[in-house]
Amino acid sequence: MIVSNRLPVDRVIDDDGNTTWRPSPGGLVAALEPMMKAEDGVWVGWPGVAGEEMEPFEIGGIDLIPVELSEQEVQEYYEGFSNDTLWPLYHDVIAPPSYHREWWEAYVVVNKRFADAAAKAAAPGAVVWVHDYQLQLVPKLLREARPDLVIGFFNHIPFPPYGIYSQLPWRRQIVEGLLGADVLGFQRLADAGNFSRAARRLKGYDTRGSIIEVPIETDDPEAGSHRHVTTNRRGALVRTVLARQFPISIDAQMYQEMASRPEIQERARQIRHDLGDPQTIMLGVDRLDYTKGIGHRLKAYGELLAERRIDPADVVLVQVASPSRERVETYRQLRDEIELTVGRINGDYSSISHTAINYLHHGYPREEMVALYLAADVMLVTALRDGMNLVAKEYVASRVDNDGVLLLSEFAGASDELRQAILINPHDIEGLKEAMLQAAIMPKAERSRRMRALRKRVLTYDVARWSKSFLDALVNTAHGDHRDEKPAGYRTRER
Ligand code: GDG
Repeated sequence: MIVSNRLPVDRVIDDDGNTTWRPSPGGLVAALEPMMKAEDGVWVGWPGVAGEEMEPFEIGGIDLIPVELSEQEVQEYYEGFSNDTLWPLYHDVIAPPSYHREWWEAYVVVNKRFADAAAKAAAPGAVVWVHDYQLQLVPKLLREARPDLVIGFFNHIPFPPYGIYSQLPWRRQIVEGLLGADVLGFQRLADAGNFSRAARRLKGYDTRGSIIEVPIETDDPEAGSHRHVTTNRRGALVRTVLARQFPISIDAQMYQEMASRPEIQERARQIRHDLGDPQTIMLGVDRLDYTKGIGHRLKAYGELLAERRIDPADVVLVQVASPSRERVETYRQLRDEIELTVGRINGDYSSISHTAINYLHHGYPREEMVALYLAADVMLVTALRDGMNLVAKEYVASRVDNDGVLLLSEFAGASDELRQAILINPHDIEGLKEAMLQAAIMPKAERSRRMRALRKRVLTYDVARWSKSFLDALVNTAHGDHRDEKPAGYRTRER
């Protein structure tokens, strides 16, 4: 059973006004689909439409159990607590988090509803995998209702250092909620370390490597049914929780296959041609989110133009900024700031024949994204904080020609794996400018050497391998075996 905020479907209304559903294409669904079909999987989540009660339905061979949210709950639990409290807090307070008690109350109510729906539908002894920061209370609630279940949780975004996390008025409840899981997955070693420290500081629990020891109350009537009950060094009865990194990935084969299609390669040539066949195309692809460092990227690019170190006749920046969370005020302000900056730079440096920045506030079909990846000489990933950043991996998987340069922020989880990228600190504008220039003039042999190494990594460690390693850890748990295996070839030094 998968439990996530959104079900993997989108509603479509046809010309006659009838509602139908179509699977929403995403890496997670693609990775889990074969296993979900083979194991009679069910998916619990919100269908994305407020205030509508819906019966369970099936799509593409997967049973879906809709959880209803009212319009007010969407505002308070989702846009409020999830996207305006937890999101900025977990991304190092790049934007100030808003703390509202009513939002927290809605978060508790909605998490309870998800846990109830999962508890009701799960088969005896089922393996349940809960996803992301919107549902951090679900593991504990589910364990209380159904101690027979094997429960995993994966956090797609960073887990912040204790000095930041400790701002959260409900910090204790969230840690307790998460510790209801048997296995807690994070993107990076540092995230898992931050969580373990929070468990130590807030609850006084002992940790050994990736294992957290959660004491069991001796009068707990369910004590006998917990998994991994053991006696710790102090002679206390504890259950053990595994908390470690499981870096997420993409369906690399699919990107490789798409990038090999003649029509997509032709589209890439067309894009270059339409941009005036410049020497260098730089590309940014992001949800329009303040964590992605779009402003820092534009600042560096604007300064390079102002200092005449790049010429708009030679270099073009294409920035896809797909619309995101437009009902949250911080996101509206961000859009205004970015568009003001783009307008200024274009006003100052574009000519009738050359546009300095091609700014696109749209979502595009995946085929078009792959054509853009193929067309771009330099991919700019300048996130100020990012759990992983799949765009970096998609760019690499798409470069079947072993060409192209990836500029990658150290603050994105992907930088732990993609060591052959040009790694940058986006706050260091001078360093970022130098890296952009270095990327633009990098000799072909070096581009190719780096890209081959990056591709090897991304093609080997794909999303199927990620979901398998998480589920293996969970299933080992079901057999009482908490193996603490680290993914091979991964940085194990925390920084
Ligand atoms: C969260 C974490 C973590 C974007 N614009 C278009 C489009 N996209 C696709 C990209 C990519 C996905 O959206 C974005 O994934 P990211 O990983 O870059 O970032 P978040 O959305 O913030 O995701 C992140 C991730 O969860 C997974 O755990 O890596 O750190 O923040 O796949 O290609 N796709 C299409 N058109 C667009 O215009 N088709």
